[in-house]
Amino acid sequence: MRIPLIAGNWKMNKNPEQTREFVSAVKSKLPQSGKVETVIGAPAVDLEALVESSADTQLKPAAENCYFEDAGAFTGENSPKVLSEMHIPYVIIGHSERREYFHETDEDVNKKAHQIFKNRMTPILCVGESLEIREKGETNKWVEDQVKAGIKGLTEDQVSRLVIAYEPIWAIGTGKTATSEQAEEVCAHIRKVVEKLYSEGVAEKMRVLYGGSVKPENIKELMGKKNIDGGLVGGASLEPESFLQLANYND
Ligand code: G2H
Repeated sequence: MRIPLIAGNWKMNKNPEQTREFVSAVKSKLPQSGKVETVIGAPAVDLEALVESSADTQLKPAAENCYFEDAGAFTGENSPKVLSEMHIPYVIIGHSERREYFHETDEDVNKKAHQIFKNRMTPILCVGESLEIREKGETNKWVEDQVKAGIKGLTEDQVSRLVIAYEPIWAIGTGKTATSEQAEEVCAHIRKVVEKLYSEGVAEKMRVLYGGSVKPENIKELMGKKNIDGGLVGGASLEPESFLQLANYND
């Protein structure tokens, strides 16, 4: 049984004080992590505040990016080793904004995935197609290639613990959500790709999230789909009230 995962992605929003306020507003109303796991991805400058304020709560911190080396002359980058030492369990990698604005390649994403696992954390690996690719009818092939490149060389055990987030670029922050059928189709395809490369057992353990304008109004329908195990949520994760509605979608 896969535990549902509701993961916020704050992107470049909030400061440490707002981070503490958010955690304090949600902490007593979160579901038990055995029922629905809740994660917030915060900017690096807020991570210390997030880690401190969420200790002993059901909320787990995530970094929104890291480098693929642990230390060295890499000005401005964040060390996966240090994130792990800060007790951060998840790192988002390959988000379409990082791919587009910061030229993160599939090869970078793959190196990051390896380094994150090496440091005993879990990557939330994002994939997704542009509107152009969708209109050409090449979505499944595009996403398949991103998944294959991103997980190259990972062990069975690592892939069974991995989280993949399917985020169609045309649905990000636009208010346009993929229909639950469109989302399910691609999430099911991702699981099939992993099944072919690894095994049915690995594919059944791995969690696949949908992301792109997830909000309290559409979470229930998305979560009703067989291959969607949760959401990676941007805008609707910024306010405590909507994050709590998402996290408690089952109530
Ligand atoms: C997609 C998503 C979070 P939003 O980027 O990763 O953002 O929910 O605002 O579309």
